[in-house]
Amino acid sequence: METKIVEFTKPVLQGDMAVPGDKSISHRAVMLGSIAKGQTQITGFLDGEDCLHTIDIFRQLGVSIERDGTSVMIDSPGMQEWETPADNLYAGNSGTTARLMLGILAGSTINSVLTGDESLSKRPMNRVTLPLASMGASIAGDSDSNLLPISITGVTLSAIDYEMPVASAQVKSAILFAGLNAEGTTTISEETVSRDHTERMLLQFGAKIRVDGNKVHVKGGNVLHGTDVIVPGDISSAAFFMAAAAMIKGSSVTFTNVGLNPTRTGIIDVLESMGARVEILEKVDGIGEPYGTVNVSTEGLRGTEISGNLIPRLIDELPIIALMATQAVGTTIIKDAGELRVKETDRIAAVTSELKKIGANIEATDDGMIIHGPSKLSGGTLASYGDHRLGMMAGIAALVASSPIHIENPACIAVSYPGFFDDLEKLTVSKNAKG
Ligand code: SPQ
Repeated sequence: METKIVEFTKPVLQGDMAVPGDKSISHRAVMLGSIAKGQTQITGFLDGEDCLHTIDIFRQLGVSIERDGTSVMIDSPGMQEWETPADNLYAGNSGTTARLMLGILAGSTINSVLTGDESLSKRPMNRVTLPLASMGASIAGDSDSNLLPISITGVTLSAIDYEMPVASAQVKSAILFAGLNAEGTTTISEETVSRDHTERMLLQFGAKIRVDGNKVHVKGGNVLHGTDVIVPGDISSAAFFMAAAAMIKGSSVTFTNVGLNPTRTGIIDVLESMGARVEILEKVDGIGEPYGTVNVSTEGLRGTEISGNLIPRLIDELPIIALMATQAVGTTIIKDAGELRVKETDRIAAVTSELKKIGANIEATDDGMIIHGPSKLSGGTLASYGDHRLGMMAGIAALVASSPIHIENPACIAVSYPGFFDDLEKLTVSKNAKG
């Protein structure tokens, strides 16, 4: 198995960084640009493997998509003119691609089969296929359409009123996409608001959508028109370096052009509650997504509690927050995060097992983790479980470990952050990284 050795001697993180484009927003820009008729220009697109699978799927449906690095030009005939694909549509490792495509394809005029890699083929899809079935979707797959591969016959759907049983932007987005083509007005209620990129972008593309507190309404029979989309840097990627700067005294990192959508900035709240210094140097609230410049530095960290409404605002940051908590004075309690068990891997089990290997005092609970700090971490071999967030957590652990960290299967990081190790080296002073 491929292994990467990461080693630093007394590191400090210094400088400015612009992380790659937001993964969630990049997927949605390609999806809406392909649903809409006409031209869509995307700037700042994430050229990670997950988003490239989304592009490949729409190319198979007859949409013209040209990409030059992080610039993407889409020219679509509109979804009514899509072609039935000759082959299966492969979503790779990407839960967002699979779940959102189910909502889109259910109300299309074509027939298709959606597949994924080994990890994605174990992730639950019935959170999306069940509400879609109640809209009249024609969907068939293993375990009552819970597991990929799933075949979808496009039909005319009916609107529903849907109360979300879990806070999930993927479920919400899949139903919103289906609602675009349904007869009537679809309403979705969330107890806790999950990331709202789909709602913001639907407005930009001219959909008849209304957000009213925790409810979103979308009218069927929408015809969308292409537009330009600017993707800010991914705060979930920046979070790894924010946590690193917060763990290591003497560090100061300034993040430019980073997304500051309030449904995603839970990491900033946690950094502050743990005692890190976070300064928002600039915030731009333009059309679409808010973004800005943020500096993170530290004088030391303390434990905190993370639960309730905060969880959906930082769900993907919990692995790196767990590592950060090993360096904080006191106990950190993470609860209400049972969703971590159905990500690319069971992130509660995986984070706990890997951090224990290098000396962390951490225990798993049903819906979270309890971490007692501070702990001196040793080096060791950490498995990534093929999960990008686990692989990056291991890379950042090398900054605070007393000897080298060997990361198994580091290639999985490319799904969301292809240049992660280069950025880690660039930002780190007194470094000595071997690859
Ligand atoms: O796309 P995928 O594989 O599901 O990616 C992850 C990640 O860590 O990058 C989760 F594993 O992010 C999800 C996130 O957890 C992306 C997402 C979105 O773009 O809508 C929403 C969240 O998932 P969910 O299940 O809470 O809707």
